Parts: sequence; C-alpha cells; structure tokens
Amino acid sequence: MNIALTIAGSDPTGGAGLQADLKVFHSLGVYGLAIPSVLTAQNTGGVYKIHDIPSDFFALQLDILLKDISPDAVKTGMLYTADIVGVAVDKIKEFSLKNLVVDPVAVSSTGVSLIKEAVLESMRNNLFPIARVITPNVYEASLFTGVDIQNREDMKKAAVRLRESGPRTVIITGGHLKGRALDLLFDGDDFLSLENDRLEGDYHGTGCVFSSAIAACLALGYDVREASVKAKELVWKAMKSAVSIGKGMKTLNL
Ligand code: PXL
Repeated sequence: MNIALTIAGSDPTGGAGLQADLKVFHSLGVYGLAIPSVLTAQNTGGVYKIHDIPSDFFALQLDILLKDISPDAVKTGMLYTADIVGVAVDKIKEFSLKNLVVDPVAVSSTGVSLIKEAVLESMRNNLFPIARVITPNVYEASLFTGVDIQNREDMKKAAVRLRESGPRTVIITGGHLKGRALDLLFDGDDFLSLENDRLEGDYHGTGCVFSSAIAACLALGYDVREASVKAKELVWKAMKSAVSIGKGMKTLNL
C-alpha cells in the first residue's frame, strides 16, 4: 500500500487542511496519515480563531508515528509558528522522509493571516531546501520574493527566485490572477505551463487539494510533472462539482 502523510492544520469544514488532504489521498488510492500542526475554529464563512499545538506534543506525534510507519510522500500545509516549522524540519531530516511537498500556506481564501512572525523566514531557510516541490500561490510567491506578480513573466521571475532557496521544483498556482487559470512549474531547467479555463466564484481549499494530490501521486511513483498534471485535473474536477455545504464559500467536492 502506498502511504502519504499530511502535516497540516485542522479545518473542521473538511474543505482545506488535513481533512481535505485525507480525502484527496483516499480518492487517489493512497493510504493517508495525518498530523495536526495547528487547530482552527472555522466554518465556510472563514477562520474565526487559531490555536497553536505545543511544539513538544507536535514532535511527539511525529516521533511516535514515524518510528512505526515510513510514508512514501509527505505534504506540509499550515504550520503557523516558527517553532512548528523547526520541529517539522528536524523530524523530516531525522526520519529521512522523502518526496516532501511544501504548501507554504500564508493566508486563507477569506484573507485571514495563517502565519505568525518569522514563519516565512523559517520556511524559506529550513523547509524549502529539503522540499522536492513547493506550491505557493501568487500571494505567497509575492510574499517570499517581493515580486509583484501580475502575469506569466512575473510568475517566471518569482519561480526562479524561489528555486534559489533550495526546492527541486517550484509550482506557482496562478488561479487568483485574471485570465486563464495558469500554474507555472519550474525545475531549474524548463518551465511548464498548466492551463485551464477559469471557473468563476470563491472556492475554499484549492491549494490544499492541489498540493496533497501531488504528494499522493509522488507516493504512487509518478514524477513531479505527471503528478502536477494529475493534481491539476483533480482540482479542476473537484471545483466543477464544488458544493455549498454552509452559508459561505463553496468547498471542493472530493
Ligand atoms: O487554504 C489554506 C488553509 C490551509 N490550512 C488550513 C486552513 C486554510 C484556510 O482556511 O484553514 C487549516
């Protein structure tokens, strides 16, 4: 059985965070493990409150799980504090975890900040260098690089800068830009554009679903390019059939 681990925040709506990641793993035929890195109180209207998990307990969760099980791929999502990033990095190294997909979550779809101070620095300096893939959206890519991203050329510039911080592949998801929905992959040699027609509306969880689908595909043995194409397809289908389960944003149907 192929196994993927998500290390991510809890989103009780099931639209994002580790709940969504587990659904993605299951839908792709991968066995899912999940470690919460932070808790949120939220509904489809948005994030109401965020509660840290003590970093020593977070470390214990990783130790106990990873002494027993070796996942084929790992995805990190919302890590929230620099302490949590530090522990995640130490454990990923200690247990030689492979196929690391880092979704550098920084803001929620409703605009709430999902990071505390020093997290960007810590992710860039410590987590990005050990990642096989990072999947920032355009806002996050701008935060990390200072590039004001408006079009494909800006995305290329930001991708090149992001790759200098160490990940093997950078995929910037451009769903928030105008025009066709463009994601741009850069592996140090070539750029690959992944394009879809734009689906209008507000959707919650697209970034989480994309990154966990990539992790699942890597766990199944696909290469990063194949994984990104399959992940984009899965996000597209889940957006097409998105559901209104509450009074706020639509959640992807997984
Ligand atoms: O979509 C980003 C995200 C990631 N992880 C958790 C979240 C959110 C957005 O609200 O709650 C736990």
